Amino acid sequence: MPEPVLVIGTRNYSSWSLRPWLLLRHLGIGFSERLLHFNSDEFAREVPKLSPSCRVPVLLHGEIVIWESLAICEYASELAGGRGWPAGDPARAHARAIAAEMHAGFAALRVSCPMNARARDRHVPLTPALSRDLDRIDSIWSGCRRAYGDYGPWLFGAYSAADAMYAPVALRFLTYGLQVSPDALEYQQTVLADEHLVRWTTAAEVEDVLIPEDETGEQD
Ligand SMILES: N[C@@H](CCC(=O)N[C@@H](CS)C(=O)NCC(=O)O)C(=O)O
Repeated sequence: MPEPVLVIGTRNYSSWSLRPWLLLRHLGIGFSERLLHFNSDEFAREVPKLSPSCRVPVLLHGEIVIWESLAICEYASELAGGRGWPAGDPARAHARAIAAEMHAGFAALRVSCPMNARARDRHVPLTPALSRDLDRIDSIWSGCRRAYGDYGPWLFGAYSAADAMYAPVALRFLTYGLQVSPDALEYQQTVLADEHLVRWTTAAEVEDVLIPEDETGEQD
């Protein structure tokens, strides 16, 4: 089987692409990436040929085509002998639940604070719906840190798909100056210092693609 190819969108904005990219990197799985910039002719031409949902990310591995970020994380974990999830049954169930919660939820955060990896000092109104999303994420992060903090710096000690799913949230908190509790802040700082995430954001900084609809928030 050849190496998998992960098709991704513009790094600065593509939170869904970032998630499986991070997990593949953390698991040490060799893959190549194909970057298709949003709003480009190439994206419009190529994505329908590659991805049944016409969205990115999509992972191509021989005959296998996997779209949906969470499904790609599951596949990556299988390629790595299950290392993408915590080893113990309760922790693995917990990790899957919060990863699915991220995949399916937090609409207010996603809509009002789109990922914009290189932007800083943006401010958006703290609506009740956004506030509820922030409280829930804070409680997920700080609850995991209290339960698993003795085993390592990530949500379940060792890095897992749950960390990959929440990584774009740490970037959003930075971009929009969203405040979290001390335990959650410590976790956010761990995510932001991750060498793989830094590699992604460094590449995002030099992209010259601007998506006006994702450039939200008043700037200081
Ligand atoms: N539920 C999908 C969401 C994928 C998604 O919305 N991708 C966005 C980029 S982050 C996309 O391809 N947008 C381009 C389009 O909709 O034309 C997943 O988890 O992979």
